[in-house]
Amino acid sequence: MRSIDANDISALAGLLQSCSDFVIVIHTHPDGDAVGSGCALQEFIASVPGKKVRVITPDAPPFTLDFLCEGRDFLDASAKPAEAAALIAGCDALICLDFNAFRRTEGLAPLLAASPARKVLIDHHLNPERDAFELCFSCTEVSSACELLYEVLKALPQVGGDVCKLPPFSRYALMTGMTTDTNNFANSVYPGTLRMAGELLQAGVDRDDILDRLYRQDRPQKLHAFADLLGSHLEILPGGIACIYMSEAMKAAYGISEGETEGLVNIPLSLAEVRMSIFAREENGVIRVSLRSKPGLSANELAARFFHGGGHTLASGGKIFIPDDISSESGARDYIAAAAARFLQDEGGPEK
Ligand SMILES: [Mn+2]
Repeated sequence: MRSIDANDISALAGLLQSCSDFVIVIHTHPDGDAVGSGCALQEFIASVPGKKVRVITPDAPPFTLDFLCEGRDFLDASAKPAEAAALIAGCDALICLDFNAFRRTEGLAPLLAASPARKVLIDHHLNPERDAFELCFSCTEVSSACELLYEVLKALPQVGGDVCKLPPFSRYALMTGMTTDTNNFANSVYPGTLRMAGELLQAGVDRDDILDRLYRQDRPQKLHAFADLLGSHLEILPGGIACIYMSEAMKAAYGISEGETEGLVNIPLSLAEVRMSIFAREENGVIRVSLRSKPGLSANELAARFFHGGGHTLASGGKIFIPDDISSESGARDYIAAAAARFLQDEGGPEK
């Protein structure tokens, strides 16, 4: 990771000191990195007397992350839109974590753009919307927003590089988010990621507890759904593109929730022939798409060109809209197959 600009750190330190009413915003369908970074920063700011700090999530975090956010001052904007709007308009400072552009918060985007608050971004996705922020900490050579936030917090004068000066819950939440975004150290691991893990372990973070809560608390229906999805719904398209499609009816039949499908998209990458894995599922009339690729193929490019999305080179997300992209849900599989074929054709073209 490039070193963090000392002027940006001074500016952030000044902002943390002069503002008293903070709102932290994370992306829609919040994952462990979004919730973890949100919790960690909230705890850090709240540890200073006189500071108010709320975390706003555009929609509810999955129940699988209850162990992080339950009992904390989180506001689900989809359940309390008026309260969220008032907080965003009325706070002194807005700190956006784990997303690169306001549109990643969907309905909150116009409120964030219109807010007179001072705005800070701390994020690790490609192409950050720098102009929308007074201060922008953006780096893609880190595992996670949690890792970048960790480095930023460590650099603040009040922490002075001493990890033990971070509140214990911040350390725990940062380790959790980094663990989920690296898929438990399977991808996006940099030298700094392992340094962070080492320092946090040294500072007393209980990693066994994190692993237990993240990976050893599944309900049986999750395994049943995974068995069916991998056994009967996995298709290997030409060129080594794995595709899994899950309808809303299937999700309902197994009684699983969105958070429980976390990690499924990575599994087909274990096949030697697979170069990219796509997991698509229907949700409230939209098809949500997760993409993971092996080095040499860009999930980000496919997501940006065909699925209105993006993210990281090897891990991205997007959507297929009805009726803009396909006339009905039943067209999703063919749309994905056609997108993959065109993408591979262009990849293999003479200009690349
Ligand atoms: Mn992230």
